Amino acid sequence: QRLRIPERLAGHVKPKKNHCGIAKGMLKTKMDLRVPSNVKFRLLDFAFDDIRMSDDETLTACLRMFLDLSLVETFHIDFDVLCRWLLSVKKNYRDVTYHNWRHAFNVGQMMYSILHATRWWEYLGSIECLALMIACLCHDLDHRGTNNSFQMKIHSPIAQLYSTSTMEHHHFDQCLMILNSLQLLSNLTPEQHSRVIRVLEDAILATDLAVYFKKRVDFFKIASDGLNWKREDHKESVRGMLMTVCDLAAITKPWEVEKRIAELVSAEFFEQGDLEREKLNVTPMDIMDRTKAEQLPMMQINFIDSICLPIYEAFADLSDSLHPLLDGVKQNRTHWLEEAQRA
Ligand code: 5BB
Ligand code: ZN
Repeated sequence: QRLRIPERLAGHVKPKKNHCGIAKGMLKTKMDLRVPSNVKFRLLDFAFDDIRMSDDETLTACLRMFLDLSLVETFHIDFDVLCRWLLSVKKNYRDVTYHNWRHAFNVGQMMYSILHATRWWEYLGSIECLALMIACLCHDLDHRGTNNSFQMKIHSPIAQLYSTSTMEHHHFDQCLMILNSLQLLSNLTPEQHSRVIRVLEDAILATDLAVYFKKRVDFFKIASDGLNWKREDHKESVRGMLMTVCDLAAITKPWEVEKRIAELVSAEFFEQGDLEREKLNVTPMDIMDRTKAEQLPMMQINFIDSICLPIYEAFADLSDSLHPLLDGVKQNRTHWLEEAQRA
């Protein structure tokens, strides 16, 4: 199956060297892109890593995931519109150290592989899957590499608009703007459309860690008492927690991947710390203070114990197929402990 991004869209894509085996001259005017099978980029692997992929390949991988979940077919999504929407989403991520398009793409891949491995897409329903996939790719749109409390401290207009889940509200706003301007959902019925938007809003707001802490109590109870897929409140809880599981999934990856990503997270935290010192004249918290860089391994262990292990344990209880994620977290904990003892 060969699909083509129309000529008028080529301008949105940085010209890239010819990686699809198409004659050079052709690529200058037309963006011809194959949609490779999910095997090519190991899109179903929990250990997936995007490091060797080009930006164009991340976009075709997204097309593959949407096709594979039958979302294009089920919701009569125009293929050109889907391509243009993906290009716009990517373009609306900033070139920050961690919260960039690559992070969003990895979160989307993790959702796709979990929906497959668990077969939960059958229970969640196609509208919900569409909303979750859009949510993953859009959940950090226009992130500036600084957190909610930083927006408050600099009196950012976004913080004046939204006093809680500040950035997450902004990511959702940006998501709606791009959806509307490209009319991605124009072939849905009005009922389907409003349902997608509702689920999408919940999902993006769920990526605020403060929301996760508030909502995980109910989720742990559902996971231990037994999940009932017929109950809408159970499904809503699972959807929110799935967003966190995908958002934090770097912590489940093979050690070399986790090590590399943790350095990016840390570097972005330090950049905020530098801004706080220079522009706001305040002492940043330890995680953002580069003079305390040697504390990273202990911070990761604290992050694993207080935030990650509980949620990946609950999900491993809900589906055997998710056990590898928990195993990955435990292995990384061992590695971080080694690093901490080495210092
Ligand atoms: C997280 C909550 N925060 C308000 C205070 C710090 N904690 S933490 O102690 O669990 C912590 C987490 C401390 C240091 C960390 O990274 C140091 C490089 C992390 C950490 N957070 N480590 C990671 O590998 C990852 Br991935 C993350 C998530 C970063 C994204 C922050 C927004 C999360 C939204 C769900
Ligand atoms: Zn994120």
